[in-house]
Amino acid sequence: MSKFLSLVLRHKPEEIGLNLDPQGWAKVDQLITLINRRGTELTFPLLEQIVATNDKQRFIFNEDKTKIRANQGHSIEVDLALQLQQPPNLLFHGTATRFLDSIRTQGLLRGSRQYVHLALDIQTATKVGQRHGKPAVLEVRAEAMHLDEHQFFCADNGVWLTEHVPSKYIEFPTGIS
Ligand code: HQG
Repeated sequence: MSKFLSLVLRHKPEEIGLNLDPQGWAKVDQLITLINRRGTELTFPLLEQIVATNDKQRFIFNEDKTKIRANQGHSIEVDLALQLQQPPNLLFHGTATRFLDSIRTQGLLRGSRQYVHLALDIQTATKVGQRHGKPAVLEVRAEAMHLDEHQFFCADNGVWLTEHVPSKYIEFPTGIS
């Protein structure tokens, strides 16, 4: 269910006929109705449980729990109204070894998502990289980027976001190919 929620709240709301507002919020009532209509049981208490226990805090309710949205990871254009923030000195990006040559040339690109996703720690980045193949963790000199006027945002679940990481700010792992 969590994966399906990610799909409709980040990428393809039209898959179930869901409306997202410009800030990415879906109406909880509508979401529950539409998912049940597909034959998958979803209740409000179950949705509450998913939001509360999701390992990466992928979803968030508004104050009165009438709306829900994904905290990050969107490929559709939404305005999360994230505040610009000063990043820590270093952030990490998990990728697969087969992408390294291309990243050396182009830097980190956001691809189909709104932002490049960066993690606070190596362990999280390693898990992200494993999704794509043999993992490689890149160190990103975030503070140096910030000093050079690159913008950083921190999503409500602690994932750091920026639009592009030029290769000169990336420390590549040695001995990996
Ligand atoms: C790679 C998950 C070639 C990039 C995670 C990555 C994250 C390049 C892939 C969030 C490249 C894109 C996002 C370049 C970047 N040449 N490959 N120049 N620049 N890439 O899935 O960062 O579990 O769109 O390294 O935890 O893997 O869904 O991004 O391997 O936070 O909540 O292109 O999604 O969160 O892959 O993952 P993705 P990502 P959830």
